Amino acid sequence: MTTQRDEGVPRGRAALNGVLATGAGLGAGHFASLLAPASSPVVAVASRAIDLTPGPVKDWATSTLGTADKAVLVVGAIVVTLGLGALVGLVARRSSLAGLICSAALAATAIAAAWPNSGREVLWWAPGVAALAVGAWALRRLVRASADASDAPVEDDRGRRAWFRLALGVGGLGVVSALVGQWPRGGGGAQAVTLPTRSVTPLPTGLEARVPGLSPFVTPASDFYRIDTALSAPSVDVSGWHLSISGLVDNPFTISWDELLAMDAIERPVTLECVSNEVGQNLIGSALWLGVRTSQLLARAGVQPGADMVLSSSVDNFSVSTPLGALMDDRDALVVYGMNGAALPQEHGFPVRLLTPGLYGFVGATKWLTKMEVTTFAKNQAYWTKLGWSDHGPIKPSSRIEVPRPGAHLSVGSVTVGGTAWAHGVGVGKVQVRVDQGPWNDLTLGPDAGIEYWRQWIWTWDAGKGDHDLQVRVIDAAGKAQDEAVADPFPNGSSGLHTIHVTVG
Ligand SMILES: Nc1nc2c(c(=O)[nH]1)N[C@H]1C(S)=C(S)[C@@H](COP(=O)(O)O)O[C@H]1N2
Ligand SMILES: [Mo]
Repeated sequence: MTTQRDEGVPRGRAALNGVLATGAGLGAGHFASLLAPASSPVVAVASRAIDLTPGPVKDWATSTLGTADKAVLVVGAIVVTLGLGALVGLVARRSSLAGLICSAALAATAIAAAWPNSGREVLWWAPGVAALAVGAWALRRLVRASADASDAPVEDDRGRRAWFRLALGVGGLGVVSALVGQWPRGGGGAQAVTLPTRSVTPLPTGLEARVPGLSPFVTPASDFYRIDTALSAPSVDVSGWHLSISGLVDNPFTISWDELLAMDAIERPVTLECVSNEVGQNLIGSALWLGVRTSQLLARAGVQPGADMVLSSSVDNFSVSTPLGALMDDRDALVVYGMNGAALPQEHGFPVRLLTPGLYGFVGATKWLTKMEVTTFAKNQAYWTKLGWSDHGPIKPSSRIEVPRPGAHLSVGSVTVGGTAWAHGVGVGKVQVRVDQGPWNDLTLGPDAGIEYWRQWIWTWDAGKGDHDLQVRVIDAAGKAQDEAVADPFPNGSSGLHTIHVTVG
């Protein structure tokens, strides 16, 4: 019997086999990551990519993409993996065994990428193994079905239809299992805990009530900027959480969540800024933080002479080097467990983070904190300081215009201009605005919550017709004006005047 045969499996279909099988593997892995959230193949590979990315690229990503950098990275990781899947499909067209080996190699990469999670996730290997099994199974089935389809006579399309149904099923499996795996990640977040009851010091109402568009005096936790290297915020159970204080101390010790909550706590209004914040931008927020003084914990440990730094680290192995003095002096650096009257949200470090007033986050604000090692700058470096960022990261005094928006079209006459300004450690003395490089104008400041907290400000401008540049500057309480020299965030924070352009008339 002679039948007319195709030349073999078309390349496009073979590539699609690989894409679908790899997608099903990723989906299955994400589903299995319900047991080990940080070890989902996509999450683990993208996390290792963050760790291995050269410093300058990381800096570029944080400043250009801001808080969207994670989404961009995840989508990129998925696209690249599916692209490799297409190659696997093409290899399988020549030899199904070679295809299976390549598919297994992809899964093995995911398992290797999850290995650093072995300390915090017992089943760190499970998502990668699920990806391996499902990916290999799907590839075998698809390769066989497409071979059957192309072996059949052209007039018989049952084989092609069978392949098509299988392809749809495998694709659907990938999507559905990925969605189920993603489902619990969305919200809910941190475990419910009861904090010691205390009289919360309410802060005065801010100027935002009078000026629409002005940043609220207290940033709600849900609007607080988030910057970290963790692709999915670690989820930490308080029952297993401990904080250890070790290194150059007389009495190293470890405390549990309950012991920490039993210690004297204080609540402080503090403005936290990221060193990557460009002049006028949004990587800054202000909140009421509740916790235990680091000076009290360090005094209990008994710091030895010669130490000048505390290297703190987190459940996800991020590290921060903080000048010892900043954790001992009267600025009240805290081991924080409360934010704006509630438990710390998962994204902001639940259950416990460090907060050092006056220092950028990368040198003083370790989230998901578990360890503080008293040491020296000569001996140790931390995550960002290894990459050349400054050892000492005091927040530079700065100010920004929030209302009107840059590029706004305004009417002639009275215009409300407003924003925020900060000068940590000294406090805001005054804020001034100028138009088109004219004289600096004094203006009205909002409520005062202390020297580590921003001030809101407003100014009424009698705007004349035309195009104008508005600029703002802060002068600290000791009379020193903010640095006008333009500097990029690297290595110790941006400086320069925030300038906006508006059109009147
Ligand atoms: N564990 C951990 N803590 C971290 C970071 C991180 O990447 N991992 N980033 C730091 C940086 S650079 C900043 S600016 C602050 C941001 O804190 P937030 O996300 O609560 O605003 O957290 C700091 N603490
Ligand atoms: Mo930061």
